[in-house]
Amino acid sequence: MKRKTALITGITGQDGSYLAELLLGKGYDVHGLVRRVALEDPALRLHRLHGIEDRLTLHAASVESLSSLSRIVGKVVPDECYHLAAQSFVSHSFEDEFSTMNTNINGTHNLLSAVRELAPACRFYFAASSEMFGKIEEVPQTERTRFHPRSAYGISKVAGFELTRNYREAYGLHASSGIQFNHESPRRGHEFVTRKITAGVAAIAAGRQKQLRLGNLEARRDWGFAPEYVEAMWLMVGQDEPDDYVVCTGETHSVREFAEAAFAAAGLDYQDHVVVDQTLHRPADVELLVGDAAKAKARLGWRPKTSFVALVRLMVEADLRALGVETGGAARRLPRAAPAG
Ligand code: NDP
Ligand code: GDR
Repeated sequence: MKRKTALITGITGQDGSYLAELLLGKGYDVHGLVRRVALEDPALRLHRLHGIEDRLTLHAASVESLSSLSRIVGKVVPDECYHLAAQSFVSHSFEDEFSTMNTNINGTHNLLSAVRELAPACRFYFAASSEMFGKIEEVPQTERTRFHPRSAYGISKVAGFELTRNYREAYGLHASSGIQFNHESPRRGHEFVTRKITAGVAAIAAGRQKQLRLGNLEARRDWGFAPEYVEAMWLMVGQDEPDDYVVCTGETHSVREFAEAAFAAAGLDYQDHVVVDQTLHRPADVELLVGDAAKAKARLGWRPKTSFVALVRLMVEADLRALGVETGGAARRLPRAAPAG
């Protein structure tokens, strides 16, 4: 049987790298769309693909350009296309609303159009987000909860979600959206609060810094483990009928609770180190997110496996190891740096 071909945009990111590994493991021929600069500086920009880069075919293109996307889609003619590329940092979307909208809305529109034109049988996945719920209108949030986005990022994801649905309904594309809640891992970017905390804990345990400056400690999120969330993407694409699914754990914790657990995992007290910095507060924040993944459980057979405490611990331990701090109980410094796990 012919190997399936998948095209992943955003393959250099947290989710893209885990998804590439998952699909390679399932025997796919995996293609990734990257920015040209990524190919010019692979050591820095392809670090999450370390160990699998030789098994991937990477193409340089810009999601903002329909012609460059069409060139790649026409060449690869994928069976499945996972659109993960986005300006994904909500805070940055307040600083640069216009480029966030351009990348996230036009990028999605361009890719949908190229797929419809050049690979109409391709199954399409869009990375939608719980940020679309924003100022939440009900608890927990489901596929039927009304959207009330609170940032240019959230608005751009609503637009991408609606474009995806419209291509499904108007042109018969097998196009699905995962309304995914926050998911984290040792590969999370350092700008996001979980990784900022776990990397900060490790730096403090290693004696490299004393304080960790954070913004809104009371914001609550539904945090899961990223490798499990990319599996949900693949399951959606494999369904006979395209549809939209909420993917989450159903548990919510505050940033304060995350910090408390992360410092405790290294034998430290967060109150001795965390400093609240008002400049890190957002003009409009999303105060509470907690989802209900009943539909994904029933139809995809998907469920989260990693608990909040286990997630915090595995992220702290990875960051401690990267700085050569011994893990297990209270942190102790090792004589030499050990590689990250
Ligand atoms: P990351 O920020 O880790 O990765 C984003 C990816 O998008 C990177 O590969 C980045 O490339 C690429 N990208 C950004 N801008 C452009 C551009 N202009 N042109 C081409 N590529 C671009 O995000 P995650 O892996 O965490 O998330 C994947 C997707 O899922 C995103 O769309 C995000 O919005 C969405 N999402 C994520 C959630 C989460 O909790 N992680 C939850 C819900 C949705 P480069 O390396 O070159 O910067
Ligand atoms: P989020 O993730 O905005 O939910 O988007 P982030 O980790 O950036 O923020 C979560 C919450 O923590 C609060 N916070 C801080 N955030 C950051 N980044 N830095 C801080 O110092 C800090 N202090 C407190 C924030 O105010 C916020 O309430 C992520 C991204 O992956 C999106 O792409 C994705 O769509 C959503 O999750 C679901």
